[in-house]
Parts: sequence; structure tokens; C-alpha cells
Amino acid sequence: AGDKPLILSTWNHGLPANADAWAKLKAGGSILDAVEAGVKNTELDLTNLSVGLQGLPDREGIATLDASIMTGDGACGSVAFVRQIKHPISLARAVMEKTPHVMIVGEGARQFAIAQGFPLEEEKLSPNAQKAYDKWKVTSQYKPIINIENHDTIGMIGLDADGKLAGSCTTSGLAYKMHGRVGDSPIIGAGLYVDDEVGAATATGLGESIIRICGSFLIVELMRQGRTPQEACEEAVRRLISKNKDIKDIQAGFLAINKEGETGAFAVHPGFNFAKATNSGNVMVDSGSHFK
Ligand code: SD4
Repeated sequence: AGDKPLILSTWNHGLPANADAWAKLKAGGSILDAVEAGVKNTELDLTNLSVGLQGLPDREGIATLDASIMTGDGACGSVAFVRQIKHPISLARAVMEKTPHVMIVGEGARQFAIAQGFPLEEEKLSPNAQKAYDKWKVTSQYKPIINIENHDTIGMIGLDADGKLAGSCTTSGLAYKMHGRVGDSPIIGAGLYVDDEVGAATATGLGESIIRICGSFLIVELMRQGRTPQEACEEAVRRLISKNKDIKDIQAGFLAINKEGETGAFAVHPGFNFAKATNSGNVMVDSGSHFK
């Protein structure tokens, strides 16, 4: 049997993010408010080098952010390749709620942010990111390496006590990516998908491998056809493996929940974990993986 309410989010930083999401829900916020508040915690976490403006930059030395948000009635919004914005998740929500569009990118997203009263941050790398970038520049080998053990993108999916779903996803993307590169996180259906009739899914890992299979949408559609969240995540990993070369260098992980509050998680390689908040607490859970 499942849990309601339920919040899942990727990686260790999911614990404090879940705690903030849970607090929002308990204070009377909607599940949408909860998944926004949760990942805002990570966007401000100075120890995180893959989310927020403190994240590792692209190969020009500029931090560019991607984020998306979605509710189970089909409403969604996203921003990509956006600079100087501390909370891209809130900007994605503004795209969803205040424009007729789903996705706004780059300079246009920055202008929209200004029009919406978002403060613009100074364009300066965090000390940790600057240090890492300086070191990378010595060889500036252009092969974005995905760290098998520790990705940091946060994807969060939640279900409230009434069975309503929402999700959020935010990242600074692959370190040392080409300028303008966009990953899966802001692509509705790739990094995030939510449908109140079925469930929700989110992804982390090498964005290109996830976009290629419309990973999160695939998982929701598999659940619609009767798979459990766990079966759907495992099937999506199999699909990802079948459509990507050099799989030993690719890590990707998926999280899913269905509308009954059952959960699933699976990754290509070992090391993926997630935080799970229910009425009985907020705990880290290790995901299984295709390769052992
Ligand atoms: C991306 N999926 O931009 C993101 C990267 C990621 O931890 O998950 N990093 O491809």
C-alpha cells in the first residue's frame, strides 16, 4: 500500500529539500507550493555544485541554469540556459502561471525575470566553482564527464493527501557543457512528467541519454498501462541502455510515484539514492541499478 502525502527527491540534498516541502504542505500550502519550496532549498545550497548559481559553469566559465515545474492537471512551465537568477524554479513557475507559454530560454528568460521583479545576481562564480573551473581549464578537455557516484540535480515529485500530484526539477546542468547546452531537466517529459490520472516521474543523470528516450514521460505512460512505479523505472533504464552507446560512462536514475502513493527508483549504475518523506519520517533510500 502507498503513502499519502508523499514526497520523493533525488540524492542526499533531497533530505533538507523534502523537509522544506513537507513544512510547506503542513502549513497549508498546495503540493505545487511544496515542490517549489523544496527545491529552492537546494538552489541556495552552497555545497551543491550542480544546482543553482553556485554550480559548476559551462566551458566559457558561465553558470547557466535549467528548471521545470508541473502539476497533475497538465499545467507546466520551464526555463533553460538562464543566467543570474537565483531561483530558476520560481521563474519556471512564473512561466507556467503568468504566460501563455511553457518554456522560455536564455536572454528572453532573463528579461521575463526582470519584468516579474526577480532580482538579478552578479555574474560571478562561487569560490568552489571558480577553483574547479580553473583546474579544468588547465587541460580543458571537452568531454563532460558524468560522475557516476554523485550527481546533484534535484528532481522532486509529490502527492498530497487528496491525491493531487506535482513535480519540480532544477540544475546547473553538466559541468563544462558547451555554452547554450540544455539538458533534460527543463524538458517536460524528459526530466519531469506529472499526470494526476497516473503518477509522476523525474530523472537525474546524463541529460542527453534521458531526452533521447523521453524518460519521465515514458515512465508515466508505462504506469498508465499497468506497470508499478518500480517496473516502469526499470523498463525506462533498459530502454535508455538500448538507445545509448558507451553506457559504462553514462549514469542516469529515475524516480516515480503513482497516484496510490507507491514508489519506484532505478539507475543505470550503482550509487543513486533518494529521499522519501511520508507521515512516518524523511529517510534516504538506496536505489537498485541495472549494472551491479
Ligand atoms: C543535465 N540531468 O543537465 C542534468 C545533470 C544532472 O546531476 O542530473 N546532474 O543533464
